[in-house]
Amino acid sequence: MSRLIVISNRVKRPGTGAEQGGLAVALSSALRESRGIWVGWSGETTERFTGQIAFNEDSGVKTATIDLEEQDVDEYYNGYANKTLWPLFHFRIDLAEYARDFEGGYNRVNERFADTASPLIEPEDVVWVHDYHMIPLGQMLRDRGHKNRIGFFLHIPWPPTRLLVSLPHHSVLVETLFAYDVVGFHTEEWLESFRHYAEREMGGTVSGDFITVGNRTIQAVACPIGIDTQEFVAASNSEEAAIMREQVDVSMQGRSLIVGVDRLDYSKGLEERFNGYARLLKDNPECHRNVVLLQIAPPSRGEVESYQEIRATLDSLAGRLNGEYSDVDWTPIRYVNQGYPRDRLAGVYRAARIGLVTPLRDGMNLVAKEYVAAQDPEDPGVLVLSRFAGAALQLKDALLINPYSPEEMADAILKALAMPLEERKRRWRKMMDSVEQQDVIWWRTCFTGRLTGEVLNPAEAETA
Ligand code: GDG
Repeated sequence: MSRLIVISNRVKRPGTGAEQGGLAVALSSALRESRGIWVGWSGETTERFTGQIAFNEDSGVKTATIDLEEQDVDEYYNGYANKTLWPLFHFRIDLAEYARDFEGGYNRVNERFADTASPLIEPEDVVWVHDYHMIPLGQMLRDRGHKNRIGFFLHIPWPPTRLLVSLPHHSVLVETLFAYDVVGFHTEEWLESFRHYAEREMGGTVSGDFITVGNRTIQAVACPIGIDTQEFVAASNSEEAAIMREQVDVSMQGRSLIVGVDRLDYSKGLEERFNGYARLLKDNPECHRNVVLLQIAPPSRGEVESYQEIRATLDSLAGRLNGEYSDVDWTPIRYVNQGYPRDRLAGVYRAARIGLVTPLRDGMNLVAKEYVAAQDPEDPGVLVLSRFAGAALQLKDALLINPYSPEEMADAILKALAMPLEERKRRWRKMMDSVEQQDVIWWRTCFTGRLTGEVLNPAEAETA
């Protein structure tokens, strides 16, 4: 088995940290198994960039990280990645900022990552680059003479061509993807949009999984990411989870718990979720006192203005809703801006009658899968899921909703609250089958199998 070199923006120890992104959670097991190196940003900022590489080994995962300087963080991370690409790729063209400095900083930092990774890469290594922060990195490694198999995986949606062309120099950015051997997306929908761009904007030709533009042919595939299901089931049966569940149950006094867990991000549809819940309370007085929405939303990207705005909006919505409906012994929303260790989070999922996952756009959404994995098979809760999450294509037995419609959301919550045990069990079993079969190892095999030529198509990876 070839050694795997993973390169991603943040290199962070998976485990109990509060601010865990889906990427960190998913990659940890993949890296441990392949005995690879994880290269990226330490998360630290220094006054002047030194280029010094820090090597570490943490829970069996070797890491090589660099610090970035303030200007890098402003232009590359907060700038091009999170003020330009993230909103645009999540269909929020209204929030996307196009500044030349951002683009310059993005390329400069990618060159820095290429300089960092380049001396670590040996000829037989397989290199796997992750996400929108690092699109041009493969090209930069080619420029440094690396002939390895290099793959790229995008964890967020690929936008429709009509939106993407609003990005200045979009073709320069997308062309760099053709330096990779394999480019992966979570769903057929995102893959389809990518193919459309290649054909319409680049004059490319598509043949099966292969796309040719000029003299470069790449393989473009859909491999939906999964969770470490076994570990998550174990977490939900842990002592810590039981303590948390007990704590929540006692505080609920027999009421039904609805839970949401999301990074505080406008793409997650939190405002729409609060509005849907408000609609439920407005139209169904019999629900008053009988339900509680617990929304866990650890803040993220707080230096970006649009994130400050969504936070202020949610503060005010939660306050208004509680002001309007609370009673001396009932508060309809518990809105929590802190994160919890993984085991405790699993206990919260288990305690909840409903998992409410309502992103407006989401590459995949791991919370939906975690909620399913954490349920008690004998008395499972119901997942209410946005049809705009990549996960909706696999979790078809969730109650799928349009998150822009408060009525649909309210109706789905009512339906979930009234759902008979047999139906809950039936739906849960089907979702759990998917979460078990297409877990994080399956995902890794699906992608790296293509990269190393060991697996010819994702259907074969399924039985691997
Ligand atoms: C990106 C894409 C794609 C959240 N709060 C706590 C906590 N979390 C963990 C969840 C979950 C992860 O963070 C969030 O993952 P998501 O998939 O929901 O969303 P993004 O962070 O936006 O991830 C997404 C993903 O990449 C992977 O490809 O699915 O579409 O946007 O694992 O559990 N974890 C802990 N405490 C918290 O309070 N321990």
